[in-house]
Amino acid sequence: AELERTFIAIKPDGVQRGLISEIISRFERKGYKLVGIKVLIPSKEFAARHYHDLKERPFFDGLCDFLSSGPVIAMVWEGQGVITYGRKLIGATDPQKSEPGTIRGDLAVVVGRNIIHGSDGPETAKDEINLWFKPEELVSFTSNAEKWVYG
Ligand code: YYY
Ligand code: MG
Repeated sequence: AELERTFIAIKPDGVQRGLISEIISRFERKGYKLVGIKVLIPSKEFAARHYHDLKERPFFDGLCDFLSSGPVIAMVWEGQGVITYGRKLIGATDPQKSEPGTIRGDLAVVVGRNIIHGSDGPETAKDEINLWFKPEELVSFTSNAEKWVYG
């Protein structure tokens, strides 16, 4: 579990609204470790690969248009429980139902503009990291904070 990794993306609305540092700081302050990050504008075809599980849903086309509409911050975060707890930090899919204190609860209002993506399990985390990053774009290192975060 120590080397668990998840894929987190700040969507175009989060970038355009100036929420990059706000979102990164929530993962960083928690004690998670950033091991990959880049900014890119995904193509619509790439967005469709990322969201392939949702291709039968009525919102799929609009969702892919939206994800490819501007810069995205793609990241990989590492730490114990980061897949499940990352989803807790993010909050429920619909910001109307996200708890206050979560990223979507504090910073978003509607489901179509919920500012952040996070992998929903170990398999999707692996697939999404492989889709968005080459192995050499990720770093492995021991942070000096680790002995204080984990004891
Ligand atoms: O993983 P998460 O982002 O929380 O939700 P998903 O069910 O995977 O849906 C992906 C994405 O699709 C969601 O973040 C917003 C959008 N969406 C939507 O626009 N309308 C819905 N009813 C459900 C999801
Ligand atoms: Mg999802």
